[in-house]
Amino acid sequence: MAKTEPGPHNFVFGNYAPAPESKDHFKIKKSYDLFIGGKWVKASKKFETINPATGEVIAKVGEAGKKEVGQAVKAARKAFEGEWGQLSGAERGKYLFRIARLIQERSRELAVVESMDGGKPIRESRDVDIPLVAAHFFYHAGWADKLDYAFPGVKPKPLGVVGQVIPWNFPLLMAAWKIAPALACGNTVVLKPAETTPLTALKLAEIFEDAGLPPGTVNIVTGAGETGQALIEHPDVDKVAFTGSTAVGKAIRRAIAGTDKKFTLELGGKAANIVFEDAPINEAVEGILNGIFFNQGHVCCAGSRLFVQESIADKVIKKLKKRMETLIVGDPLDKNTDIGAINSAEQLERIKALVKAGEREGACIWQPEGRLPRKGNWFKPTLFTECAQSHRIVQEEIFGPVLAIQTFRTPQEALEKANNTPYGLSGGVWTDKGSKIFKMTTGLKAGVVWANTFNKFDPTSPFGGYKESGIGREGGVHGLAAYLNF
Ligand code: TAP
Repeated sequence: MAKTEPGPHNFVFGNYAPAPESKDHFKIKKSYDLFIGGKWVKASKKFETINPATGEVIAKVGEAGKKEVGQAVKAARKAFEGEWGQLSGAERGKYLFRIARLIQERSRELAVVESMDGGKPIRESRDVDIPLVAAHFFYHAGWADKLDYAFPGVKPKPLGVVGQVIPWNFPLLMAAWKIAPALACGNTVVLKPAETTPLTALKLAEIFEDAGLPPGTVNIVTGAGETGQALIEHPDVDKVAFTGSTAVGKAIRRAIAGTDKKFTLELGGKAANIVFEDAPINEAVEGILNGIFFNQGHVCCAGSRLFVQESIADKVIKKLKKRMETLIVGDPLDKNTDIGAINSAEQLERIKALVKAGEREGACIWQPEGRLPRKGNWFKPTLFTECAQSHRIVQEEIFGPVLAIQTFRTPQEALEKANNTPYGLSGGVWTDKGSKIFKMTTGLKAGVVWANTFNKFDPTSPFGGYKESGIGREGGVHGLAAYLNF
């Protein structure tokens, strides 16, 4: 096993000259308030948001208590019964188009703030997150005046006030996934971003102001878990839309049981990425890397379990290790970086504990040589071989850059092993044979399955899970249905 010693450099893996994205083309305020009823409302308490790559405080952010959450829900109700609720679909669509264009105009700023606040590499926030954020608003802008065509003969109606709670792994993208369909369908929103990544949601609030969105249509209340709880339990919230861990998803379901609130829950995952002996190996290796190391593995649909056909296992593992040795771990704002910072010290501890459990239970760990940066939260890209189905690293969501590898001989064995988990969010299949793709995609109990690719997202495509990965779909026409009464 490679040593993980603190080193003096920010760039530890690879010998590239730094190519940092600049931070001087925008402003982050020292302190942010809550966005309620179209105004910035002072919160009685504040908390700090920290750059996970440096440990430095970026800004102070309002912590909404029950009182402020109540104000936000009241503002959303007023907008629903007032200006926003009176608009035609075509007028709502114009606002969404305007927001999408403003996101594009400010995309560089949003990408940098996302990487500073969350730790993800700038290449990902610039090329994946922010373009998808704009795409979600564009896509739903197009639906706003066509809901009668999407659901012919049933006269779709908005639900009312929607309470939305999102996680820290794709902060602005999750906000877009939630807000864009809700508004397209005529609802109003109160959104609670994650405690460790509130900044881009607050930047989005500035964009709503610039777009002239009627006051109260979207309200942003920052805070921790208690703020989320106050929101989902508020009696005047008609629907709860939650993305986060399965444990909190279950708690939310218990909290709203017995009420007539509608809900969608997008929860955790433990995806199987299955590679057959007839697959294009080099492409599959790239797909495996992208599947697990994209966004430091902080991805609900990460391909965290690799199943390789026995005949090619040695070859694939050798190529994987060689490729992992070239990954650059370091400054999220550097355009060379492949793997950024772990989002929080708490998440780093969770990853370390599960990795220790993997070693204790008998799996064989491998990490590339090299030292991690001295300051901030970091974890090396890691793989485990000799894994058993019962190991915690195979069963539990690690939500970090850690891959558990197992082998199989027949498609049936691959399916049985892949489906042997409480989760069912996503999966991947690598093969040259279309017939095998169909067999595996129909046999995998997962909401999304990619064939000969991984981690591809599109607003037109519904996303969501089976079993403990959640209830409901987001994106596409299915996602619209979750924000409508018929
Ligand atoms: P959680 O700890 O579940 O937090 C998610 C959100 O819920 C945060 O905003 C959190 O606030 C808030 N929250 C915590 N306790 C709450 C409560 N009792 N009532 C209401 N809200 C509460 O998840 P996380 O660690 O941020 O995110 C990682 C998890 O999200 C992973 O399991 C991942 O798989 C899942 N995820 C799923 C998807 C989809 S689409 N299925 C997508 C992305 C992520 P604080 O941040 O302040 O604690």
